[in-house]
Amino acid sequence: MAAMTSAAVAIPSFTGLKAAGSAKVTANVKVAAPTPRFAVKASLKDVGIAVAATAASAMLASNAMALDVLLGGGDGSLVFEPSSFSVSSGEKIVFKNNAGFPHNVIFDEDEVPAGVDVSKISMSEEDLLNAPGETYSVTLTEKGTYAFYCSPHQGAGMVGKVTVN
Ligand SMILES: [Cu+2]
Repeated sequence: MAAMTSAAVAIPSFTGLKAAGSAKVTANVKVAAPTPRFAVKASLKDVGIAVAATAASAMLASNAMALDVLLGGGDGSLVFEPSSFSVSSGEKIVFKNNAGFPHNVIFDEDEVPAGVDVSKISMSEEDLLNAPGETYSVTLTEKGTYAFYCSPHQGAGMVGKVTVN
Protein backbone atom coordinates (compact mmCIF):
# COMPACT_ATOMS: atom_id res chain seq x y z
CA MET A 1 0.00 0.00 0.00
CA ALA A 2 2.70 2.50 0.98
CA ALA A 3 4.75 1.81 -2.13
CA MET A 4 1.72 2.21 -4.39
CA THR A 5 0.93 5.62 -2.91
CA SER A 6 4.43 7.00 -3.29
CA ALA A 7 4.58 5.94 -6.93
CA ALA A 8 1.32 7.69 -7.72
CA VAL A 9 2.63 10.89 -6.13
CA ALA A 10 6.12 10.77 -7.63
CA ILE A 11 5.19 10.46 -11.29
CA PRO A 12 3.17 13.67 -11.76
CA SER A 13 5.93 15.75 -10.13
CA PHE A 14 8.45 14.32 -12.61
CA THR A 15 6.19 15.31 -15.48
CA GLY A 16 6.15 18.82 -14.01
CA LEU A 17 9.95 18.89 -14.00
CA LYS A 18 10.08 17.98 -17.68
CA ALA A 19 7.57 20.67 -18.60
CA ALA A 20 9.59 23.27 -16.72
CA GLY A 21 12.68 22.22 -18.66
CA SER A 22 11.14 22.74 -22.07
CA ALA A 23 9.60 26.07 -21.06
CA LYS A 24 13.09 27.29 -20.20
CA VAL A 25 14.43 26.37 -23.64
CA THR A 26 11.66 28.26 -25.41
CA ALA A 27 12.40 31.38 -23.36
CA ASN A 28 16.11 31.24 -24.23
CA VAL A 29 15.52 30.83 -27.95
CA LYS A 30 13.66 34.13 -27.93
CA VAL A 31 16.54 35.89 -26.16
CA ALA A 32 19.09 34.34 -28.53
CA ALA A 33 17.73 36.06 -31.65
CA PRO A 34 18.82 39.71 -31.10
CA THR A 35 22.18 39.03 -29.32
CA PRO A 36 23.98 36.27 -31.27
CA ARG A 37 27.13 34.65 -29.79
CA PHE A 38 26.86 34.87 -26.06
CA ALA A 39 23.15 34.15 -25.98
CA VAL A 40 23.50 31.14 -28.28
CA LYS A 41 26.10 29.65 -25.95
CA ALA A 42 23.86 30.18 -22.95
CA SER A 43 20.86 28.66 -24.69
CA LEU A 44 22.86 25.62 -25.85
CA LYS A 45 23.84 24.98 -22.25
CA ASP A 46 20.19 25.06 -21.21
CA VAL A 47 19.22 22.85 -24.12
CA GLY A 48 21.79 20.36 -22.85
CA ILE A 49 20.11 20.31 -19.48
CA ALA A 50 16.70 19.83 -21.06
CA VAL A 51 18.00 16.99 -23.23
CA ALA A 52 19.46 15.29 -20.18
CA ALA A 53 16.11 15.54 -18.41
CA THR A 54 14.31 14.09 -21.43
CA ALA A 55 16.79 11.21 -21.67
CA ALA A 56 16.28 10.45 -17.99
CA SER A 57 12.53 10.28 -18.48
CA ALA A 58 12.92 8.01 -21.52
CA MET A 59 15.11 5.72 -19.44
CA LEU A 60 12.57 5.62 -16.65
CA ALA A 61 9.86 4.76 -19.14
CA SER A 62 11.79 1.92 -20.75
CA ASN A 63 13.05 0.45 -17.49
CA ALA A 64 9.62 0.08 -15.95
CA MET A 65 6.74 -1.66 -17.68
CA ALA A 66 4.06 0.86 -18.52
CA LEU A 67 0.81 0.97 -20.41
CA ASP A 68 -0.46 4.17 -22.03
CA VAL A 69 -4.18 4.92 -22.04
CA LEU A 70 -5.42 7.91 -24.04
CA LEU A 71 -7.99 10.26 -22.53
CA GLY A 72 -10.23 11.04 -25.47
CA GLY A 73 -10.24 9.03 -28.70
CA GLY A 74 -8.37 9.89 -31.89
CA ASP A 75 -11.67 11.05 -33.41
CA GLY A 76 -12.34 13.35 -30.44
CA SER A 77 -14.82 10.97 -28.80
CA LEU A 78 -15.19 10.97 -25.02
CA VAL A 79 -13.66 7.58 -24.27
CA PHE A 80 -10.66 5.95 -22.67
CA GLU A 81 -8.55 4.30 -25.37
CA PRO A 82 -8.29 1.41 -24.74
CA SER A 83 -11.28 1.28 -22.39
CA SER A 84 -10.78 -2.32 -21.30
CA PHE A 85 -7.31 -3.77 -20.73
CA SER A 86 -5.10 -5.88 -18.51
CA VAL A 87 -1.84 -5.11 -16.73
CA SER A 88 0.50 -7.05 -14.50
CA SER A 89 0.54 -6.27 -10.80
CA GLY A 90 2.91 -3.32 -10.32
CA GLU A 91 2.80 -2.23 -13.96
CA LYS A 92 2.45 1.50 -14.36
CA ILE A 93 -0.63 2.83 -16.16
CA VAL A 94 -0.17 6.25 -17.74
CA PHE A 95 -3.39 8.11 -18.59
CA LYS A 96 -2.57 10.77 -21.17
CA ASN A 97 -4.72 13.71 -22.26
CA ASN A 98 -5.49 13.35 -25.96
CA ALA A 99 -8.77 15.03 -26.92
CA GLY A 100 -11.96 16.45 -25.47
CA PHE A 101 -10.36 17.42 -22.16
CA PRO A 102 -10.60 18.30 -19.32
CA HIS A 103 -10.59 14.74 -18.05
CA ASN A 104 -9.80 12.94 -14.82
CA VAL A 105 -9.49 9.36 -13.61
CA ILE A 106 -11.64 8.17 -10.71
CA PHE A 107 -11.79 4.55 -9.57
CA ASP A 108 -15.22 3.28 -8.63
CA GLU A 109 -15.29 2.33 -4.94
CA ASP A 110 -17.93 -0.34 -5.62
CA GLU A 111 -15.91 -2.04 -8.35
CA VAL A 112 -12.37 -2.56 -7.09
CA PRO A 113 -10.84 -5.58 -5.31
CA ALA A 114 -11.69 -5.85 -1.61
CA GLY A 115 -9.50 -3.71 0.63
CA VAL A 116 -8.40 -1.25 -2.08
CA ASP A 117 -8.74 2.39 -1.01
CA VAL A 118 -9.91 4.23 -4.16
CA SER A 119 -8.87 7.61 -2.75
CA LYS A 120 -5.24 6.47 -2.98
CA ILE A 121 -5.40 5.54 -6.66
CA SER A 122 -7.86 8.13 -8.02
CA MET A 123 -7.41 11.76 -8.89
CA SER A 124 -9.62 13.98 -6.78
CA GLU A 125 -13.00 14.83 -8.32
CA GLU A 126 -12.08 18.52 -8.65
CA ASP A 127 -8.67 17.79 -10.11
CA LEU A 128 -8.69 17.85 -13.92
CA LEU A 129 -6.13 17.34 -16.65
CA ASN A 130 -6.57 20.47 -18.77
CA ALA A 131 -3.56 20.60 -21.08
CA PRO A 132 -2.75 18.45 -24.11
CA GLY A 133 -0.40 15.60 -23.23
CA GLU A 134 -0.86 16.04 -19.47
CA THR A 135 -0.67 12.71 -17.66
CA TYR A 136 -1.86 10.91 -14.55
CA SER A 137 -0.02 7.73 -13.62
CA VAL A 138 -1.08 5.01 -11.26
CA THR A 139 0.33 1.63 -10.29
CA LEU A 140 -2.07 -1.07 -9.11
CA THR A 141 -0.76 -4.01 -7.12
CA GLU A 142 -3.87 -5.79 -5.80
CA LYS A 143 -5.03 -8.39 -8.33
CA GLY A 144 -8.57 -8.19 -9.66
CA THR A 145 -10.83 -5.99 -11.75
CA TYR A 146 -11.12 -2.25 -11.28
CA ALA A 147 -13.72 0.03 -12.88
CA PHE A 148 -12.88 3.69 -13.41
CA TYR A 149 -14.43 6.73 -15.03
CA CYS A 150 -13.85 10.36 -15.93
CA SER A 151 -16.12 12.45 -13.69
CA PRO A 152 -16.95 15.21 -16.24
CA HIS A 153 -17.79 12.61 -18.92
CA GLN A 154 -19.06 9.58 -17.01
CA GLY A 155 -22.59 10.32 -18.24
CA ALA A 156 -21.31 10.42 -21.84
CA GLY A 157 -19.87 6.95 -21.41
CA MET A 158 -16.24 7.74 -20.56
CA VAL A 159 -15.73 4.67 -18.40
CA GLY A 160 -13.18 1.89 -18.36
CA LYS A 161 -12.09 -1.35 -16.79
CA VAL A 162 -8.67 -2.73 -15.95
CA THR A 163 -7.80 -6.25 -14.85
CA VAL A 164 -4.65 -6.62 -12.75
CA ASN A 165 -3.09 -10.07 -13.13
CU1 LIG B 1 -13.36 12.96 -19.74
